[in-house]
Amino acid sequence: MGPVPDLDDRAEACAERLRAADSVLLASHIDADGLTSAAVAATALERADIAFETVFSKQLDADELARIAATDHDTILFTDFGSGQLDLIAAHEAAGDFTPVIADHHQPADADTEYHLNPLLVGIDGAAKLSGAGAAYVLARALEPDGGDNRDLAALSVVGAVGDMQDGDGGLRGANQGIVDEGVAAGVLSEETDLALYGRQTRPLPKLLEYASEARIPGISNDEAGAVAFLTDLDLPLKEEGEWRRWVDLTGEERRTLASALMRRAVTSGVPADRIDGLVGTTYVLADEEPGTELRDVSEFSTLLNATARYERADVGLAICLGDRGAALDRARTLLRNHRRNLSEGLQWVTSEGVTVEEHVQWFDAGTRIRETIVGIIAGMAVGADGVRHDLPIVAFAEKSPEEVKVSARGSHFLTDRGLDLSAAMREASREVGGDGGGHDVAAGATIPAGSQRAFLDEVDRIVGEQLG
Ligand SMILES: [Mn+2]
Repeated sequence: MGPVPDLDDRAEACAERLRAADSVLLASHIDADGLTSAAVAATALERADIAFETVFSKQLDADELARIAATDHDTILFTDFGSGQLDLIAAHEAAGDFTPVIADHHQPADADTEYHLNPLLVGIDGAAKLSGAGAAYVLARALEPDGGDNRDLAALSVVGAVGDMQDGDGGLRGANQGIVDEGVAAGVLSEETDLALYGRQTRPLPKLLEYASEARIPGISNDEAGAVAFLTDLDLPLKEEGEWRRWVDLTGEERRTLASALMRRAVTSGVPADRIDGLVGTTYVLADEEPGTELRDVSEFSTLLNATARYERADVGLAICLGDRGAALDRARTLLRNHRRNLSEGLQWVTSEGVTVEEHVQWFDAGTRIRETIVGIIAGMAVGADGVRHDLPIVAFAEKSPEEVKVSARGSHFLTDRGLDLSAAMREASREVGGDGGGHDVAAGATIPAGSQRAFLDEVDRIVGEQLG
């Protein structure tokens, strides 16, 4: 029996089909979950002695599927996408272009196919309980040759789940937990209750605290001098050979001292109880990776993979997942460093230029100053920063090409509770000016023709006004 018994039959059927294939094209999504999905599937295919090639795509649209159909592989294995494009895929299947095998966790389109592995088909929540890499892992277990053991791949699968933010509730749950248990049993993963701040492996202690923006502890978060002062007040050796120590360098005793001081400070500065509880959570450590590297910690690993994906270097991300600790890892670290610099420069640009406030939304147009792939993150970071209101949704524009403008919109749960639905606003307003868009209620995006920003904004302002009215 596999890690998700309800999916056993589907996994077995998909595995059978892959074993019968002449040649397989593995097609996967470009993000942390898609990269780990591909690495899990690729390793399982390799171990099962099935010949394959790998391709990646940002978006599986009609053009991309046509390119895939034009290759001479008889079987296409889609991971972390495919379900949502089943209508298009089924048409290719009917035309005899290829046989699809799908391991995905997104909402299926209105069509189906024989070899389809998706938690939503058996009543498991694909947004919170199983990721694309989780579905690929279920398939990998079914692909094990006699005497084989693919449970070591649980480690990558967990990186994918955390990359898709399925650990939001302080840890992984449901089908994901079953995969964690297999990884622990196989000795590749350990599950620990620890300080839930990003950067335990790699960040010097003051940076760990200063950048812990999710905790928002007054006088420490976003406050370099405050973080250093807080640490200096503790009776701990903070440096080793002149270098700041990291969380991973502390003994268990020292970690407890620091964590309880942090809790006390949070309580005395009036941080709400739920955010204080959130300071500690379940964390996942990859037991075979070098301590003090980003690969040791599941969330740092997934951040590194996302940095490769965001700059279209899926080859680099995949190589790391497959074990490259040389050139690919160096390259990924450089990409992540550049990414962070781009974010901070972009944020600085927005706060210095300022935003324009309409009646119900605020906006800025970055033109070519900010890459369209990161303008949404920067818009989210800008809310609440100097001169940017936190009680209005923010709309950001960036040039995609001379003909098209990328739009990113970010709201807050405070506003969605009052009726804000940016997904609907982006879709309706963009269609009004000849573009298209969608997403989630709290974060959405669109692509519109260059020059239509003003007309688009008028529509968005009107629609958001109606939603909040
Ligand atoms: Mn995914």
